[in-house]
Amino acid sequence: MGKMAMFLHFGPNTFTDSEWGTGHADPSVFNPTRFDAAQWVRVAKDSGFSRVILTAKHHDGFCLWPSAYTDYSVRSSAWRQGSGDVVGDLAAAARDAGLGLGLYLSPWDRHERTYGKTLDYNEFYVAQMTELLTRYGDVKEVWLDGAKGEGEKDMEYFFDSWFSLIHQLQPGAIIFSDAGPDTRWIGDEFGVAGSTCWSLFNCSNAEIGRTDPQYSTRGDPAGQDWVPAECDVSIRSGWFWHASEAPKSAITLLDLYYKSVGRNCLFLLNVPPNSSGLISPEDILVLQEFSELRNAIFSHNLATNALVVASSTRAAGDSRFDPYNVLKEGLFTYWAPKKNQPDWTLYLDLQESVSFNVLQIQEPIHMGQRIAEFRLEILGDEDEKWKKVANGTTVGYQRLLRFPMVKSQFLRFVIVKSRADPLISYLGLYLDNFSILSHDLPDASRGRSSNSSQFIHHIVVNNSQLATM
Ligand code: FUL
Repeated sequence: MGKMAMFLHFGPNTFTDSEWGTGHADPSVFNPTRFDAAQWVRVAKDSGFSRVILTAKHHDGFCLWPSAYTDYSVRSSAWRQGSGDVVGDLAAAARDAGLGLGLYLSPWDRHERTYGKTLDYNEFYVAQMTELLTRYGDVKEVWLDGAKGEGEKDMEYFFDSWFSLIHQLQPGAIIFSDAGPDTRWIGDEFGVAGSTCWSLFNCSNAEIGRTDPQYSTRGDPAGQDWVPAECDVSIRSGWFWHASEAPKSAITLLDLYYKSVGRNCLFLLNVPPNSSGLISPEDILVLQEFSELRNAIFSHNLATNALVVASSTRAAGDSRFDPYNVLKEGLFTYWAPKKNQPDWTLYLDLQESVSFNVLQIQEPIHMGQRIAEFRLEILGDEDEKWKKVANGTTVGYQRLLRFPMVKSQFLRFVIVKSRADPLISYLGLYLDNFSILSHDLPDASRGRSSNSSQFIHHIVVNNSQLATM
């Protein structure tokens, strides 16, 4: 399962310094002289993203593919004398690189003259969707939202028909919206999930364009639908590229990674190509640093050599449920306790005293999301008493928890509450020297200065030297 997707906001807004285009910008403004979709895909792949999602049409109505249903598209632009196709180029580049393709087709369209006439506009939207889903090979995700400016014409979108059409044309595609049906908006644009986050949800409790952030951020343990969440945020303050904006720091992205991927969600990071048609060098640098940080922290599980004992094991001797499965990579091998137990605990002996400050836990998510409360304890060296170092509620496909550094040889992972017999597919312990230090960085949540960049590089290099010593 991919953990991160790259959002690409691109269109006339990129050239007019706007976020919500009026729909009346002259199509000739769209002219990316160095356009290269392969560069976007390379950047995404090199920094660990498994999918790219493009604004095929944003609210301004301008189509990044030559749609037969409007003349407001790349065909009317100066770019490649009107013969270019951004969607086509990106689809080909993504296919070549083995990355998934997602497309955003904005329901709100400020250009189209049928907008506001329910039947006509729905027909138009469905025709455009059909073009997108029949011309470009496999589409992994269709992304749509309920954004609409104030005072805009009132009309109804036939979401249910749209969703059936999408599933019919692209059975492998997941549909994103405020209300699912396949993946949901987390309810904020900061890239942050609730510290309790269920993939379970009731789509019928949610309405596109009228999100209840409390409900969306937590999910619903009693929900009837399986709708994991996506945390979207931009690497810069705007969704589209603006010459005046700078990317966030790598340490800020790392923090968002903990709060999205580390809370059972997909991290959907927007990296807007600039007006030359390329991802800017300063954004690439931050993305490289972000992947160096993740590698430095997560490439070595400090529990790998641990001895593992469980409070009970289902069908003892059956390797399918063995407690040692929690140290094997991958979601499909796991530990299962015996049925109806009063206690669900995994004991680890690390065989030497180890310092760590991050816990990673994974549930075999194809068996459902079960765990509702857990804690991690270490055995004190001096007093030989169990001490709690971290606790949490939900786990899901992946939970990451940071806590002040501790040092211990013995620990236990205790599941306190679970919707069904809990299953654990992975347990990792890591040392993160960066998040802690980030408190001292003046620009941790804002634009990155070259000093902090050098600083991160220095720590990553030193850290990897330490690791090989
Ligand atoms: C919102 C839109 O209004 C923004 O412009 C942006 O595309 C964001 C991802 O979704 O609904």
